[in-house]
Amino acid sequence: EQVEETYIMVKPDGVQRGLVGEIISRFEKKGFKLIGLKLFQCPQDLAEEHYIDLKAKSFYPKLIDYITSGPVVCMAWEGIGVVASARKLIGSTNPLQAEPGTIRGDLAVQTGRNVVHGSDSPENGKREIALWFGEGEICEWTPAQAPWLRE
Ligand code: DAT
Ligand code: MG
Repeated sequence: EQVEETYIMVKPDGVQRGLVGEIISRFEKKGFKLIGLKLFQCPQDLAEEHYIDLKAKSFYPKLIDYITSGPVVCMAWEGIGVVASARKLIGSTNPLQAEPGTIRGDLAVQTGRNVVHGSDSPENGKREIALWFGEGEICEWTPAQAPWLRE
């Protein structure tokens, strides 16, 4: 049982559509610990670095335009198994294939407007949090509810 960190981001469509509170709420209610949070206009170079693995894809330029098209909400969440669990809460990349009950399954219709990002491995969780947050922006704290979440 390894404590992990994941980078979750409400994409510009989620911010424009007023879904920020709804999306934060899903992770908060589940019981994960919020350790970083900010509204942020992503610069071009950071978007390119974040999606570096997809650089060769045909949709890459549109993806960079989308992510930099307006403010995003950057979040870091901590917990045992948080990386895989957050991916389940988010749902499949294509929102039409995402299960009802997931964020994308409930709130989106197209891959190019799928409202939220979540890291795909603990390694990428660490990499992405380091990329999107500066020193002093990550907060270590103990939620009052901690003993009611884990025995
Ligand atoms: P995910 O966001 O589910 O981790 P991914 O890492 O494969 O998916 O791709 C990152 C984002 O790129 C994805 O959220 C939306 C976009 N994308 C992926 N595949 C695409 C495709 N076939 N056409 C258009 N956009 C795509
Ligand atoms: Mg991904």
